[in-house]
Amino acid sequence: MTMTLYGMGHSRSFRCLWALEEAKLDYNFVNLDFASAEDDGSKSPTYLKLNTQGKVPTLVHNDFVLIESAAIVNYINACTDKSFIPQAPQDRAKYDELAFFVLTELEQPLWTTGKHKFAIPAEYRVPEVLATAKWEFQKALNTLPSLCAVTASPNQQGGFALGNEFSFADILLAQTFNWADRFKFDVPKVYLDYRDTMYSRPAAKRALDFC
Ligand SMILES: N[C@@H](CCC(=O)N[C@@H](CS)C(=O)NCC(=O)O)C(=O)O
Repeated sequence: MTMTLYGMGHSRSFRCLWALEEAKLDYNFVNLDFASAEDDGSKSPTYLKLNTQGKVPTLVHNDFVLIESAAIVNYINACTDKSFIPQAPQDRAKYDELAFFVLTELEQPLWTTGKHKFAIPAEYRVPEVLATAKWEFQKALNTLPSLCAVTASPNQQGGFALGNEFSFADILLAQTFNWADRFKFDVPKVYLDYRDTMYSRPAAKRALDFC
């Protein structure tokens, strides 16, 4: 049966939409209304049965339900003939290293900012943490050159996250730079140019049509 992806706009669900488009799989996309308890909302009783936190994304494939964006991206890869994730053990380990770094170090200060600006109840927001988040993002940026191959010449040697070939690490990395840019973090031009190059891929453009 066709997969169904639940998501919204430029959120982390975009990673999964983009991966589905790269993989050319059949899918339905359900665009939820953020934080709404109505039928089409991310806090509706029906959606909460799939994703108890009422977060996006969620992927449903027959009776199989997945709720973490990077796990969904990996599952999409497992459902295609062409792999967008390196298979050789050390290459795969390098993919995982970068993916986990993006999720736990680069993305973390962005989500901290989102939570303390709008996503968590006002009484739990701590404005002082916003400056710390900017500092942490810069610290993660300083580490990135040792983990990824993005250089000033996208599409040439080292132009993709893992070197010469597009992989799903490019989705995780480019979407996170886009998020940082939208949140007005200082993102070096080399990474904004890389984001622009990745976002101009036909599959990314098709995914952007849902945002
Ligand atoms: N670790 C999860 C995080 C999911 C997440 O926090 N999604 C955000 C949108 S990008 C959300 O739905 N937030 C709504 C909320 O926190 O209530 C993933 O990568 O899928």
